[in-house]
Amino acid sequence: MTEAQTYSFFLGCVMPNRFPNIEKSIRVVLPKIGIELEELEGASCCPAPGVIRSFSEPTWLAIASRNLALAEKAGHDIITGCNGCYGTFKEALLEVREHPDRLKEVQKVFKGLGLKYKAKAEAKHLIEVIYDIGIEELTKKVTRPLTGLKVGVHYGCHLLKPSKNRPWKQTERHTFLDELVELTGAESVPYKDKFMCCGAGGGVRGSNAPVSNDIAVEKLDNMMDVGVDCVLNVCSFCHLQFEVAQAQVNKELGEKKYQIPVIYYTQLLGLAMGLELEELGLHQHMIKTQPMLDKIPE
Ligand code: 9S8
Ligand code: 9S8
Ligand code: COM
Repeated sequence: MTEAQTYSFFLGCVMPNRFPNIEKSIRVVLPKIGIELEELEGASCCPAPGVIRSFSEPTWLAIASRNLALAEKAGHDIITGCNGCYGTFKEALLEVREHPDRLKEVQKVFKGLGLKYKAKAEAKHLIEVIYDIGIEELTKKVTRPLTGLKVGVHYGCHLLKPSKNRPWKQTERHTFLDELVELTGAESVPYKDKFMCCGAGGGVRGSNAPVSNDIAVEKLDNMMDVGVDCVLNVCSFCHLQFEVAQAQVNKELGEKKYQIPVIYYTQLLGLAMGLELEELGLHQHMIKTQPMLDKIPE
């Protein structure tokens, strides 16, 4: 394995406020695979690409650039576990790199803040950094293969699009996340509309819960049709969506129809690495994870 790499850890809003269990699984698992995390002191909301950018693009660009400038000052690239934050940083970097006048505009806003900004630091999704380690290296870490576990993989939108500004193979049929799931011994089960949105992004969850729940339920129904044991994600907002939508819809229906455990990638990898469920925050889910855990061989 190559030597440890250090990144500025960008948390975003949803993870520390709503899912500290996911945050913990990231902090526990990443150092064990050679990825060191440093706090990004003074960071704010990224701000969310589908929401804030629609209200005021210059405000969005200035705030995003400020977070990137903090990482630049620390001398690291940013690493994030949220697709939305990832999208914001990738787009904000491209904007100032392609348009020097926009970089000047941002530097003007920064006057008096004592912050230099050259758009030097990169922004990476943690799944990108994990994938770069290589399937073979990662497989060596697996001590408890998750044989027999059926996983519904959800990529989410901002991880993949706009594809021209993403590091993945230019294809409609991505497999990197499925590969990362399958190295744990689990099976990534194909299901209808796998690359569809979860229904949360772009302000839909906040402004229109019934529509948002409808979209989530459509995906969940498709996953239930193929008998998944859990839905796997790599975005704190998708994670929130699948947890909250199931709870809300069950309440409306007056029955617990939707009971699919919602698992973040570092939780799955951690399980396969033999870590305990408390270390991975798997005991703190809204939709109980026990039925899925019971399926994992000792
Ligand atoms: S920060 Fe504020 S709202 Fe959020 S989690 Fe991800 S996108 Fe960025
Ligand atoms: S899918 Fe469509 S916009 Fe998004 S990335 Fe996370 S939240 Fe779910
Ligand atoms: C979704 C982020 S991850 S946003 O709602 O599209 O901004």
